[in-house]
Amino acid sequence: MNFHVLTLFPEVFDTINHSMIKRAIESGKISINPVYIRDFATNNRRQTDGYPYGGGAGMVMMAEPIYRAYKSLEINHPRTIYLTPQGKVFNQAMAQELSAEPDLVLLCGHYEGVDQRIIDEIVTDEVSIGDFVLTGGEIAAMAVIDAVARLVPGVIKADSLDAESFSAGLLEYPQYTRPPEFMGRMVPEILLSGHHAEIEKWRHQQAVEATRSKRPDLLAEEE
Ligand code: 6GU
Repeated sequence: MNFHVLTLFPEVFDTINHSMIKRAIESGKISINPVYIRDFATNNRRQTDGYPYGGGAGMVMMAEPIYRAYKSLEINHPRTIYLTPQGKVFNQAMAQELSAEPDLVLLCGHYEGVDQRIIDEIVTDEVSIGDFVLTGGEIAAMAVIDAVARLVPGVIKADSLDAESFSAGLLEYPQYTRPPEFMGRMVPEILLSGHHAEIEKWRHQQAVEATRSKRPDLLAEEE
């Protein structure tokens, strides 16, 4: 799967190159292709933004440079996501759906936004990562890339994903590793017992309890 990111800050995406994502890139399962919008500006000052028609604060990103950056990809009707606090709030179901696309274009806005005509022309989905305002779409795009990339087949071990779907809609159960005692706190006895069925049952109860106390809204959604 190829992530093409239309951005004024391409260097931001050099940092998504560690751990699981690094291995996914190295093995060719995914690629991250930042496209610098400024390289597609049309005037000699390489401007990519202008004052808003009708007045008002801030600057608006011009449609033309974004369109030319998009066209340079030479992909037919790719799924194209505009990262904006006005978008649909991103979740795991959206990540799952997007992980099936061969190419994903992510448009990162800045300033007060982008010219509406580029949204009307190329954008298929408007996505937000939560109800707060970032200075630009780059960090949101990174969150979407990370969440989608790990669901691309072969990127993480199938049993990790199985464990996730088993507990779908629940928070994670608590995990422990060595040593068996830390600051007087013991690892729960059951985890040392070797009774796998009992351990699974305990973990499920813990996941339900964690969800009930920290995110009761997730349980309410199931009904
Ligand atoms: Cl996708 N963009 C910006 N600028 N702010 C956000 C966001 C996106 N999601 C939440 N806040």
